[in-house]
Amino acid sequence: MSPAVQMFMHDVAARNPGEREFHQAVGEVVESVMPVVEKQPEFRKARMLERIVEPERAVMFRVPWVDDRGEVRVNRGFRVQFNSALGPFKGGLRFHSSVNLSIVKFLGFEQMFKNALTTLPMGGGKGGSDFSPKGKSDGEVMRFCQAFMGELFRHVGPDTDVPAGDVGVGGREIGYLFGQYKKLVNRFEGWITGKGLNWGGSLIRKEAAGFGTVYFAAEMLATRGQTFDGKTVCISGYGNLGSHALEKVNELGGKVVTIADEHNYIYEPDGIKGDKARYVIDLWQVHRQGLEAYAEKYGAKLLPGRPWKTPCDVAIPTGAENEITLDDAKALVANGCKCVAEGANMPSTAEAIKHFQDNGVLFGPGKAANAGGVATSGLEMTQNSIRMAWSREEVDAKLKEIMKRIHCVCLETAEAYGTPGNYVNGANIAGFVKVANAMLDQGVV
Ligand code: 2IT
Repeated sequence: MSPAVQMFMHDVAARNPGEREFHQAVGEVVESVMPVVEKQPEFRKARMLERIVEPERAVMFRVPWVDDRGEVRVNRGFRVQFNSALGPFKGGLRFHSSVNLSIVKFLGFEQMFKNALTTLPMGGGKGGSDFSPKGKSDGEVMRFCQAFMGELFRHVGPDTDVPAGDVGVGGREIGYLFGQYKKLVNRFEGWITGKGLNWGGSLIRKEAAGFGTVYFAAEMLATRGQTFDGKTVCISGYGNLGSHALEKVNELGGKVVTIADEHNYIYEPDGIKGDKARYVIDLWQVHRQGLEAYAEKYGAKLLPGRPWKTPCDVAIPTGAENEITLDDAKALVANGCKCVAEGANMPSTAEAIKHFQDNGVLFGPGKAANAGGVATSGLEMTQNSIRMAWSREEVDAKLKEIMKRIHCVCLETAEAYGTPGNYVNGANIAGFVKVANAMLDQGVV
């Protein structure tokens, strides 16, 4: 770390005490972009780095609701509106017990650069709650969503801030959130993405983050003249992202040997294919069940821990932040892994990323590799604006094209700034320069 980066990060840590995940996300970007800022007097004069690490607005609110036994429950809601230089704030809502201000800030910070990479007109933000839908009834989830929107609606809207799903927020939650928003503002607005297909949603939005991550990985493999055909792949989730990544890997001829939840994983040496793959897609979204149900149905063993000791060619982490530690990275490299595409946000620790890069692994960071989800949210907004719905093929072709372009921009930028093949630098610098130039044009606001 250069002295300039060290000094800057010292201030970030002092201003945002205890926000470990936020420090980590900022540190990675600052390390990539400091050489760019040092060479550009306009950026330095405008205090671009100092401004860009400060959210435009962050709201935190009480979410009281009543559970099925009639007990009053209290959760905490967040929306961090990070940057609107490129468009309305845009980014998902995460409902998970781990959610706190640090997590939402790190996610919002990453989202601003990710959205810039999509080339669509979207700023960056993120929100959520420490409420977990797991183990709750539909009625409880609905009452929680209504209570959450009871405050959030004041801060959002189609030209202000456009939420979507993230971990714990899928089609069911988006429906309840949208319904309550519409009731409160008395307008049906093409707002919030991930909507139901019969009331303004986009085809492929559900699949987009998973498909997009695999498209990005396929582009990385192609730089070495390789394809997914015959590759062994480890995936660490089974939800929206993991299950659709699995679907796409199968389609491209790869073999997915693991899926996982937060504590356990399943290893299927012959691959999760056909019936099993279809069941994984429905497991949470339709059946509201976990890996135990899969294990029971197919007589598979539920193994403790993370799947990263499993030999594979490609790893697609789709779980929580920092789920790949240095030890995991060492095991992956030692077992022959040549490509890592981050489906989740910041699933690899800084040390793990360095190990991958030092060992010639193609490493696609989340803000580039998983940008297909939000890119397709952007396509959903476009369809809502023009009051049209595109076909599955049209949306998928646009998604593929966007992922190709992001891959290309990352590679070209990495090369132009003297670190060829470093997708982390490529994504961080390309995203930063786009947002920073827009901020320069818009003055000190
Ligand atoms: O991390 C992400 O990019 C998302 N959760 C999707 C955000 C969105 O607005 O579609």
